[in-house]
Formats: sequence, C-alpha cells, structure tokens
Amino acid sequence: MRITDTSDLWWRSAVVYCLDVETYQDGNGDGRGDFVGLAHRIDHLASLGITCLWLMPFYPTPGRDDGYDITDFYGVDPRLGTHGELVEVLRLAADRGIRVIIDLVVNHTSDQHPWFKASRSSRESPYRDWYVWRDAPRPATRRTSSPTRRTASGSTTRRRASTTSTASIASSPTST
Ligand SMILES: [Ca+2]
Ligand SMILES: [Ca+2]
Repeated sequence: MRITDTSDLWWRSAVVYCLDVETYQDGNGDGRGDFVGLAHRIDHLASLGITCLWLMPFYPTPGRDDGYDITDFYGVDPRLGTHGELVEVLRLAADRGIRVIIDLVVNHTSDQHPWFKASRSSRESPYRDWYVWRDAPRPATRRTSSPTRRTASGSTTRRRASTTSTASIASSPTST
C-alpha cells in the first residue's frame, strides 16, 4: 500500500464557496466588504452546507488588477481589515468545520512590490532575475479584448485576464 492511499482526499467531496472579501459583506459601513462583515456571515455560509471557503486575494494592493497586483504577500489590505480580523474569520470557519483556502498569487507581483522595485533598480540587484526583463520593448502584438481564447485543438480555455495584465506590467521595464 502506498502512503497516498491513506492520505486525506478531502477536496474530492468538499463543497467549495469562493468569494472576494471586498465585495461580500461590509462590516463597518464604508461600502466595501471586509473581514468583520465576513465573520458575521460565517454561520450563513455554514447553513449553505459549504465545507471549504476559498478567499480571493485580500493582500495590500494598489488596486490596478482587482487585488491580483500584490505589494505584500504577508499583509492584509487595510481597507479589508487586520491580521487579527482575518484570524477571527479563520477561527470561526474552523469552528464550523469549514476549511479556508486562499489565492496565493506567486507568478507575478504589483510593480509597487519591493521585490519589483529592487529588481528594476539595477542589473546587479539580487532580485534582478526574479522578473523577466528585456532590453528592447517587445514588438507590438495584436491584443484581444476577450480573456477567452481558442487552443490549437479548438477547445476554449479561459485565462485570468488579471494575470495577463499584471504580467505585462511586471515584465516591461518602461512601465511605471
Ligand atoms: Ca467595509
Ligand atoms: Ca478583488
């Protein structure tokens, strides 16, 4: 018997609910969703029968890419709450038997992230090769307005538009 035969395959039977804290429930009346609001909705989510809560990015961000342009992977966007309020949501969810998973956006950052700023500042920066740089602008290519594209086989795949836009921000040394 392999060790994987007895591993926890919880996701196979999980009921996953994905939400953006910013657009879900406002807890302080400023018109923007936040962790205090989400905390007050945990029992509602539990009553729906969900077993896993999937949170879209809630990190500090300049907000140019719907929160996918992150400036601190360890932070909480102060407009959405504090680390303590995040922990309270995690505690409440765990108490109701709900797992919490989060979007960890590791393939790009905001152009305001300290890693990017350091990388951009010098070819000798230890962060230089954390990003892809080129000496000349990439030749203009035809851009499509739709995030949907066709694969060679003809099937349709959906790309996250935000990934495309931030990647272009992070890979262009001429952008600011
Ligand atoms: Ca709010
Ligand atoms: Ca968002």
